[in-house]
Order: sequence, then structure tokens, then C-alpha cells
Amino acid sequence: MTSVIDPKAIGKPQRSRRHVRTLTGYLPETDSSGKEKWPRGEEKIWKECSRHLDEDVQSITKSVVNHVQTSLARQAYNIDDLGAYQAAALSVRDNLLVNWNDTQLHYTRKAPKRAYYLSLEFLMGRTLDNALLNLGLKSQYKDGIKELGFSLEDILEQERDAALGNGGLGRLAACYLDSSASQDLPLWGYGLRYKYGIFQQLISPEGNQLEAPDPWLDNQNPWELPRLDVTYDVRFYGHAERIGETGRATWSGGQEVLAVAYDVMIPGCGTKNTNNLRLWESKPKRGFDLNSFNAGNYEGAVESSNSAAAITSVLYPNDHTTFGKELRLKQQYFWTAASLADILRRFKNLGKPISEFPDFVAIQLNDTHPTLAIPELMRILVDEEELRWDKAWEIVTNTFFFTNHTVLPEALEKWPVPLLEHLLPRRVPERHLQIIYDINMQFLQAVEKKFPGDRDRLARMSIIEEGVPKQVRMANLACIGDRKVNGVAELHSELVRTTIMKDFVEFYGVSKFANVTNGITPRRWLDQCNPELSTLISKTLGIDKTVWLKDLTKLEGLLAHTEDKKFRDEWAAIKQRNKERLAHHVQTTLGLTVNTHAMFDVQIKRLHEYKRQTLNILGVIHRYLTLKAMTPEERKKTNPRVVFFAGKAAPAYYIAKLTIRLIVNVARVINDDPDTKNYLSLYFLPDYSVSLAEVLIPASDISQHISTAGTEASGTSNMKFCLNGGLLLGTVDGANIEIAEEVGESNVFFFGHLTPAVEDLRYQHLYHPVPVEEKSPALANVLNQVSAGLFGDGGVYEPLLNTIRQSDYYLITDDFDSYISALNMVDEAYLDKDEWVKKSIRTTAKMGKFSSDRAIMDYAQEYWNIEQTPVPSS
Ligand code: 26W
Repeated sequence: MTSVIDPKAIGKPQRSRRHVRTLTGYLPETDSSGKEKWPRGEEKIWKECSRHLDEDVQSITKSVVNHVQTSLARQAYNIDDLGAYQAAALSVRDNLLVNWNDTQLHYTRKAPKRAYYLSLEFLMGRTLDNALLNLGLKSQYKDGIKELGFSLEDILEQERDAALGNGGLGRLAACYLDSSASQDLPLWGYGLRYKYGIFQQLISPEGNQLEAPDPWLDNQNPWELPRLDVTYDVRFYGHAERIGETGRATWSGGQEVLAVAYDVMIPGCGTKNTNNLRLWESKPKRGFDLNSFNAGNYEGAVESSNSAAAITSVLYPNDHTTFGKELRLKQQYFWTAASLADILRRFKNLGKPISEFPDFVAIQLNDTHPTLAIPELMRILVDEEELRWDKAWEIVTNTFFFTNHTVLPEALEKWPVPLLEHLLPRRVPERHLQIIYDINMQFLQAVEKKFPGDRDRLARMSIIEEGVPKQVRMANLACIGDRKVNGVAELHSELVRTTIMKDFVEFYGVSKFANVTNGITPRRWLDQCNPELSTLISKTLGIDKTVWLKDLTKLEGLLAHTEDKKFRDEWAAIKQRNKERLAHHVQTTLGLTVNTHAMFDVQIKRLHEYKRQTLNILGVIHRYLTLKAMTPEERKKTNPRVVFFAGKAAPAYYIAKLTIRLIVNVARVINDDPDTKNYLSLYFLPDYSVSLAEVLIPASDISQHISTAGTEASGTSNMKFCLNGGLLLGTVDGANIEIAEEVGESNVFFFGHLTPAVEDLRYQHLYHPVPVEEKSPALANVLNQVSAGLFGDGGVYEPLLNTIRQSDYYLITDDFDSYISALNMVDEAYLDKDEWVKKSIRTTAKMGKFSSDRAIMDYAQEYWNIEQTPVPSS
């Protein structure tokens, strides 16, 4: 038999719609009474055969073995921990799929208003443990896996983190997905499926950070569903031609790239609702160029396909700095265009008029990264839906919401106009840019009307920053095109209103600018990472964990038990075992022995000058010098301390990398000093990740959140430590303030200057500098010892030390003495073990506010106007 291929069909996505029943929003046909109509009356066989998954241990074992033999094509005698992990993951995935399908069908049927969370980063970490806990199947799988001769703990360790994010912003997105499913909210995430996540961090023998790629997809990813039939064309470059006087334009030519959907299932806790995270992969639209290939130009033949695949190849490892790279802008446009097309298609399936779009769709922009969605939706509405500009603008400004995550000026995105001109369609007119200019013109006219003749104000508020080259200010565009703008903690939202958005507040009124304090999911950040504490809490409160995990204010019930000695002993014993678990991890990964009888003091976060890891390491050196100056008898009276650091520096951030080098070399010297090593030791744990955080956080007695006041928008690891009964040492900044409000100031250790003082101090540094020797002799001594080479070649660290000796933008010299006093207060408090445990219990008990469930419900009710849509259990 010869097959005939229609040449026109080559390269075109093939799909048959007749049997597409739920996944992409098509419903089975119904008759007049609403009953499903099955195409050939196959209903009986479909329903009979549809999977019901038994949840007993025997069925689970069977399902895992089945996956070993079929999906993995392996034999029982040929299975290692990795194989066992993969088979278990596939078996759990079967359960997730049933719920996910039911959820998507239910949402389609009910057609509620939906919310979409657009984030360039989703820092998910591992999935298996989380899925087992949310499905309530952990103990059954533990037993089932054991019967097969494996340990669940060991196989969980086989999973690679999905590390599609840099830090706080990406992890927040992951916590919000978990909460959206747990709270039955119809929400989808949209992001990019980077082939390589955040780089792996290696530390060289000299103490330098080295970067290696993170090939997280190499072992197959059981948690994603490739949806090769869900694709969109995304066009770059090319021409746009205006049609007549309507303002419409057509777009042609340029590079066409295919966006392919991969769906990641997001299970809720104690509910059937399983939400979706849709990640886009870029692919060449037409394989390779056959003409070049036939002409013998093999490189030329694959060039355009390589450049298409490059778009989603790697996550940019920068946070808090903008860099204006073309590939990053391409990523942003590719992702927003594909996501909007998909959202629009789902909306259109409802059969509603386009004017009702904002009644069915709310889109949250996670920072400015997806802001191109605003001109893109305008383009679709005006050019394709043929709406009038004003009508389109009304829809846009009722659809989008914008969260700002930082007020640091270097982190506010700006794109050079020539780059946008180059990337998006050119010629008459440059379509997206033209749209941006039109938005800007109308906006500035309104500003001029309200504040006549105020040219400076117009210049500040304009979307376009004058200069060479001109730049597009994405935060201005996001603010103008959105219904609401929010910050992520009370202080930060206030700073947004009074600094970067001040002019906009004066123009729009303050009600457009609000606050949603960040939250964290207690499922991962307590139940999963600290199972013993979770069990003790359930036992003490006398309620099932799914109840308090979904209403975290219930933790307050622990307060009634602080005077119960037996409870306190159990609490302290769990902390001790968590410290031993961390010590075991350090022993097995680095071969180092950690003193588990010391206080564990932890600072883990991205390396950045504003986060002041430098202050911490200088404090450690001060402590070391103090201990060295003591007699052995005096030392014995001190409180032994082990300090942990972990975190990555952006590859091009020289000063942050130098800080890592200093930490590693200080560790080398002090951990080896026989005089002091029993009282002070220091570890830099390489390659910080979500999974490493899950081991570190439950083991901490005290954690450090010591940013210069006014610089850390919120912080979320502060919440994680406190939820696990670790106490907080910090500045009056970000969410630290609200944590202190909840747990009481007597249970936190605050130090340092307050936000209003920061500007004045910086001014003084520049115009009335005082030498470090005068300001803080203790700090001067520390700096001199480093320069003198106590930790190896002192010259290496001069650039870092000079940032402090010279302009000291982050106020290390101003806060050092008060920092040291705070550390001493921590020591003193720790000596009274019983009181310390009480503080620890009180801290956990008062963390209810910081559940991401509270935060997501706040967004749902105050911003998106979406409703809980629980899937009935069948
Ligand atoms: C364009 C480069 C770039 C990339 C990422 C600039 C800025 C960012 C993020 C906004 C940085 C970030 O992760 N911010 C953190 O967001 C967390 C979640 O709201 C907060 O808890 C942290 O305080 C904030 O630093």
C-alpha cells in the first residue's frame, strides 16, 4: 500500500476534535435536558472502563510493579532507587490525573470566572512527597514501597528539583498554586518550560562560586503532560500594516515560532480540586529549511530551528537586576502571547461576547515581567476582534492586576525602545510600540488635564523615559494598564505608594494601590518538611491535620499548652532530631561533622548586598576574635553556635561572589582552630534549593533576615522558619514587622536603623563621611583582620571591604554595633532553654496569618472576584 501525503499538511498541527472531551475546554454535546450525548452510544463502555483507583496497599504495590514492567520496560531484579522512584511517581500521577481531569471538566461545565497567574518563574521543588501528602496517600505508599524492598524516604531523594525560578518571587508563585488548588479556586498558572532551570552552584577549592547547567529534564519528568496538540504560533519581527482609518493593522513576515503546552498537575490538600500549571516550550514551526539542506548548507538548514528552540532553553539567573537582553525580551513576548491566545480561546468557548471578557477572566501579572500582555491584548482586541480603542482599553484595564515585588531601582524593568522596535513587528507602524505610544499619549493627556503645565510630572509618569536610547518603563505601563497594584507586605506597599508610585497615587487616588502580605503553604513548609512537628501539633490540638493545615489560625490552640512540660520536651526533642537530620545531611554530602549540641543559626537566600550576608559574616568574624581573646574557662561559659549559610549569587555579581568566597575561607580557618571550634563553626552549603531549604528550616534555632530597612519587600523564608518554631533575628523590614506584630516583640530579636533614617544616613556617608574606626571600632578591627590576611590573601577581599569603607550604601557601619548586641541577646535568651522553647511554641502558634491560603483568598475576593468551585467527590 502506498500512502499519499498532502504536502500542504506538512508542518501543520493535526488534531481531531470529535473526541476531545474535557481537557482544552470542549464539552461533550448535551441534549435539551442537559444530558450528555455520546457519539455512538458508547457511554456504557466508557463509564465502566473509566479508572477507579484503589487506594489500599496491595493495589498500590500492583500499580507500581505494573509501571516498572510497562512504562519503564524493566524487570524487578533490574530496579534501583531511581527506577523505583519513577515507577512510584507514575503510579501517583495516575491518581492525580483522575482528579485533574475531573477538575478541568467541572470548571468547564460550571464556567466560573477564572484567574490566571502569569509568572516567569515557578520554583516548584520536588513533587512526589507533596502529591502523596495532598492526596492523603503517603502512609499507603510507604507500606507499598516497603513491600517491594525499597524505602520511601530513599526514593523521594531521587527526584530532581524543578527549579524554574531564582528565589522569593518564583517560590511565592509555587505556594500560590498549592493554595489555589487547596482552596478550590479556578486558577491556572502560566509560565515557561525552561530546559535548564537555575544553574547548579559549585564551590571551587579557593571558595569561588562556579556555575554548571541544571539539566533537570534529563531523567524524564513524570509530572508533566506534554500536550503536543495544544500549540500556538508566535511571530517575531516582521511587518505590520495599518488598514484604513480604523486603527487596525495586519501583521506578516518575520520569524514564526510554535508554543507547545506542557501541563503540570497541582493537587489541592484534602480536596479533589487539582489545578493546572501550563508551561510553554518553544519549537521551530517547520522543522528545518529543506531548501538550504538540499543545497548542502546543513548549518543554515537548522539555524532557524535552533534559534526557535533557544527561546525557552534557559532561565535567566538574575534577580533584582535588569540587563536588557534580547533573548529575555523574546521569552517575555513568546510567553505572554501564547498564554493570552490560550486564555482567549478558552473564553471564546463560552460563547459570550468579548465585552464580557473581564467578567470571566482575571490576569495577575507577577512583577513587570509579563507586562507585554497589556499591549498584546490591545492588539488582539483592536486588530483581530475589531473593537474600538476605548472599548478595548476598558476591557484591558478591567482584566489585569499587577504585583510589585521590589522597590530597588536597579530591579525595575526598562526595555530600550530600539530593542522592542527590532523584535516586534517593524515598518509602518511598529505595532506594539505604536500601541504603547498610543496608551502613553492618552494617559499623558489625562495627566496634563489634571496637573496642567507640570512638565516634570509628565516626564516622570511617562511610559517612555527620554534619553539615548529611549526606554520603556514597564512598571509605569503595568500600573496604567491594570485595575489594581499591590505590594507584598504592609511596609513595602506603603513604600510603593510613597516612592516609586507616588505620582500615580496622586493621579489615580490611593484606592488603586493596596497590599497583600505574602504567605507560604503550610503543606510543604510544615507538614512535608517537618512531619514529626506536624504529628505533634495534630495530637496536641486534637484535630486532623487537614483541618489546621487549611485553617492555620487553629495553631493558636498551641498557646494553651506552653506550660505543659511534657509537650515542651517533645517540642524540643523534635527540634533536636531535625538538627541531627541536617547534620546527617552535611555529613553525607560534604563529609563534615556538625556539633548538634550548639545553637543552629541560619541565613539562606540569594546573595545580595541588600540582604547583607556580609553583615552576618563580619559578625561571625567578630565572634571568632572575641572567643580567641578569651581564656579557656571563659569560653566554656559561652553559648556554642553553628552558623549556616546557603544561597546563589548572580553569575555576574562580583561583590556577591566575593562574599561567598569570604564565607568559605572564614569557615576553613575557624572550623580548624582547636581553641574555638567547639564554640563556633561555620558552613556554606553549596547549591541552595527548595529541597535543601526543607532540611535546613526545621533545624534552625534562630534565622537571620537582616536587610537594610526598606529594601526587602517582604521575605518569605522568615515565615517558614517561624512556622517551624525557629526564632527570628532581623531588621525592622518587610514581613519581619508583621511577624513581630503577630508573635509579639518579646519573641523576636530586632536591631538596626529604621526605614526613615536610611536616606539621611546615605546622604551623610556621601557628604559627611566618618571613618569606620570612629563609628564602630569593633567593625574596623574585623575589617583590618580580613585585610591583613587572617583568612588568606587579604587583597582579594579589598573590593568587598571597600564597599563598606567607602559609600556603604547598605549601612553596615551604621548597624554593626546594634547587630552585635542583638546577637548577644540571642545568646542570653538561649541559655534559658525552657523559656526559649516557650518562645518557639508561641512563635509557631501565631503564624496563622502567613498561610498562602489567606493571601490567595485575599486576591480571589478583593481583586479577581472569583469563587471557590469545589469538585464534588464522586
Ligand atoms: C528583571 C530582573 C528581576 C528579576 C526578578 C528583577 C526583580 C525580580 C524579582 C522581583 C525579585 C524577587 O524575587 N523579589 C522578592 O519577591 C519576594 C516575593 O514577593 C519577596 O518576598 C522578596 O522580599 C523580594 O525580594
